[in-house]
Amino acid sequence: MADVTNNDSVKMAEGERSAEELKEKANKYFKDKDYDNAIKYYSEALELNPDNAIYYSNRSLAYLRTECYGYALADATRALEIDKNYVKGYYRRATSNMALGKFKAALKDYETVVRVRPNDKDAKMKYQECNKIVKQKAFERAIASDEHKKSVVDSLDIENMMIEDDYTGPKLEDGKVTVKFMKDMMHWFKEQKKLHRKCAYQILVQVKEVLAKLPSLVEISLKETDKITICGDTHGQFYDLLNIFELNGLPSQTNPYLFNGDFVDRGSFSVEVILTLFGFKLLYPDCFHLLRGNHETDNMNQMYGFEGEVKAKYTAQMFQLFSEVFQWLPLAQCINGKVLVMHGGLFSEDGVTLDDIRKIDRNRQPPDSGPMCDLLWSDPQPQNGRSVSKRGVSCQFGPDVTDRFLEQNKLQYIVRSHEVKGEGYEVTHSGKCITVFSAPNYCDQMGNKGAYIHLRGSDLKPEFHQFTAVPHPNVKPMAYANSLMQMGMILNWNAHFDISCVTDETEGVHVDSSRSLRRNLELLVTEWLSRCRSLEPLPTGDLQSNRLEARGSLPPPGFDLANCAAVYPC
Ligand SMILES: [Mn+2]
Repeated sequence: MADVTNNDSVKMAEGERSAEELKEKANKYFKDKDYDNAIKYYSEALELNPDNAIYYSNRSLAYLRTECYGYALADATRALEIDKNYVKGYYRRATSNMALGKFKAALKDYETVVRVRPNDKDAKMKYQECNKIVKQKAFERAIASDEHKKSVVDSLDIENMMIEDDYTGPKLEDGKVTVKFMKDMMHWFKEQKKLHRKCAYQILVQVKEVLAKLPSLVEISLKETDKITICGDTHGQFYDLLNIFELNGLPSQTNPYLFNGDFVDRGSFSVEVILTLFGFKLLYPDCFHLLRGNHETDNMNQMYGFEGEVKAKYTAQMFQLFSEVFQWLPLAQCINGKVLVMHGGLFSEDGVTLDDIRKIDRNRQPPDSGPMCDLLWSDPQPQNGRSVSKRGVSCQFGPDVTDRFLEQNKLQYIVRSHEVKGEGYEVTHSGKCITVFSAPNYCDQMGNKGAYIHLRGSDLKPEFHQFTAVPHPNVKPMAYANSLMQMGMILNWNAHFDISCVTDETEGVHVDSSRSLRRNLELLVTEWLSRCRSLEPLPTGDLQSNRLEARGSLPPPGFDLANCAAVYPC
């Protein structure tokens, strides 16, 4: 008996040693920013030693980097279940919740850290910033119910807005968008010039009216000889949008388009993209189509740049109007009763019909669950059934789910976007679930192609066209993103990861009062502040191959550290 026990403990020790080796390997991949491999080896380490909070915590960080916030949250939670005194676990969980827009939950964890480590300046700062967001949200809610959702439109006097004499840019003609205006505006934007705010307001007010008349499920029919172009995410990459029009022709009555959501955020030319798309919607309301993406929402815009960009280029009031307009974007489009297009994908439950989609009351911020949330957020998965979403919102659906949905609704296939794909598109679920993504070299980082799809009325067969990124002026993606988000990411991910790599060896992980940690934190804070001062947009660390070194240095217009909270209210 004794021998067996001995053998067991020897085996266990061996297992733990191998697990440690795997963790070291994973840490190395992490440092090289190869997060997929890091995740792989942390997972293998966890198979050998499933009760190690550090492995979960480190994998959580790798998931954060790959935008799998749901998995990141689950791992942070698991680390805390194993060791509730593990301070880094609270940081991780707070960061995941921040990324998911769950500020209240994040605040609770920051509160815990502050309680446990009252002298930690970084934690205190994050707690205060997060607290500000929570309070601001509560304030906004209070105002919203007080004013019964009064529209910004009512407080605008567009007629009497002056266009200054020195403005030489495009103007609407008799208050209408024309082909000439659209061409002039795109040219004007290309030169990095700003459309007069009066014209921007005219477009917004008019497009709100047009969109509000549409049903939540738009149904169109293509004649035998008709063709439509479906584009996926464009994410503020204005110069790539112009390239699509270059390659595929300008929108027109005979060249219809459908843009499948996520027009804004991340790319720093989101204002230019969205005003161009809205302009075409006004010019060709029946053959230029727009669907809502998960980024046409307040929570996302607050963190990923669009709100900051509109405030920098125009005003907070204009952002409010954008937000109102986004709420009227339709959620899905059905072509010839056979092809269903939506930004995210299918549903967390079986049995949803096209009629259920028609009935969705969409004029709001999307809820945390239910069909509206799923349409904007879900992703396909290769295995049958459904799983928890890697993003932490909605679900993942398998080929059997797609089959059942298509059969019940007498459809042939779905087209969705929402995920970057190396080739710009991907065909899955035996051809019944197609992903299309139209932001090439996403965020200047991913090296992916972009694609669009041609669908012809004659056979409804998808025909894929790929393209590569074109150069753009030197304004980095995420230049306008929420400063707390950026700060949170860089401090969490460096201070609390890299240091753990060192201290984990001695298992002194949560003795975080060590002098070296303090010094590192202070260095990082100093670095962050100096980056802010040099107006260098921070890398946000939410993409696979994000590089930490600063490159180029065009300041995001309107960025002002002293006024940070005002420009990007947190
Ligand atoms: Mn999306």
